[in-house]
This record gives sequence, structure tokens and C-alpha cells, in this order.
Amino acid sequence: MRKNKKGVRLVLFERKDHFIAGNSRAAIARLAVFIFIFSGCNEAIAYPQFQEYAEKHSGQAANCAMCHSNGNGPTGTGPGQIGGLNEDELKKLDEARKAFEPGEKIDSPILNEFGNKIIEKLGRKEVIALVKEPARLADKLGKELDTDHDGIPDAEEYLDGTDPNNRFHGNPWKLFLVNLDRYKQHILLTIAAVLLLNFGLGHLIKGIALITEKR
Ligand SMILES: [Ca+2]
Repeated sequence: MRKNKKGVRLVLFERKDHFIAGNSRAAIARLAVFIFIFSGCNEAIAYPQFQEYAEKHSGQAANCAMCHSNGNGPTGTGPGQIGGLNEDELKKLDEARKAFEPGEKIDSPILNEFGNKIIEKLGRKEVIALVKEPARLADKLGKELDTDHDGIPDAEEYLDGTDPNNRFHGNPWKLFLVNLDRYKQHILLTIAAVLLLNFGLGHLIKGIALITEKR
């Protein structure tokens, strides 16, 4: 180790250069995450106002998983959280954050399918504006979106406090009516088959009774 001041500095720089050269990709990814989390990019990464409104309106518990990949929200180092994203996912996140206008196809790794569809349909600019009026989100989503294809529109699931990503999770009465309508043909055919079977069995029993009487 060199004793003079200049020499010590040189050794330190050499170590740093070696660290970056040997782990360049990992270092860049860590740096990107650091910049993302601690810069202006972190501005409004989640909008809990929507979750809070859904809970208040429906009386049902709702957590960040309503729109986010991770139930604990986007901040952290777990799966689907900003600190746990790789380089490709960070690029997707960056693209999604630029989707200010509606109609842009996005695939944000910190959002689930419903969360991504909200941004695709409305654009971030409108979503940010709705933060102050979360009740209007349902109207803005309309009746067409049904992410889990259970027959209940996403807008209604938002108001009901049910999971728009889970086709088995919905208002039980609405699910019953949807399924009744969806399978009405099968139900009618089953009823007709049962009635015909009863009719046939009735005549068969009568026939057997007549034959028995004649004997
Ligand atoms: Ca649905």
C-alpha cells in the first residue's frame, strides 16, 4: 500500500473500477433501481385512494392486489415490487409510466392485469386526475371491461369490492344471474330431459300395470 495521499486515492479508484467491470450489468441494474426509487420517477407510484374508496363503498376488504402485482404495493424488493425488478422489467415499467394517453398497450410489471387495463383504457393522465374523485373511476371504465371474464364488468367489481382478476370472486347474486343466463340453454334442455324421462317412466309403469291386470 502506498503511503502518500495520492497513492491511496489511486488504490481506491482501482478497486472501484474492478468492482464495476466485474459486475457491470448488476451494478447498472442496481443503479437504475436506486435512481428510480430516489428520484422524481417515484412520484405517485401507487394510488391507494381507489382501494380506499372500494373498501368504503362496498364494506369489503381490499388491498393493493386489486391493481398491483404484489399485495403489499409497488414499493419494496419482493416479486412485482420496484426493488425486485430486473432490467427488462424496469424498461417495461418506464414505458408504462410514459403512457399518459389512453389506448397505449402496456405491460407494467408492478401492476396486475386489471391495473394495466385501467391505464390502457384511460391513460395515466386521467387516472392521476381521478385520484381526487375515485368514485368516478367506475363510470370512466364503462361496462365493456371484464378482465376475469366472469360476466361482471370490472367497474362493478370495483364498486362491489370484489377481485376483477378472479372469475370465482364476485357478488354471489350477480354470479348466479350471470351463470343462469350463460347456461340457460343447458338448463332448459336438462329440465326437458327430466320431464320426458318422467313421462316415459309413467307410461312404462302404467303399461306394466295393465299387463299384470290382464294376467
Ligand atoms: Ca369480472
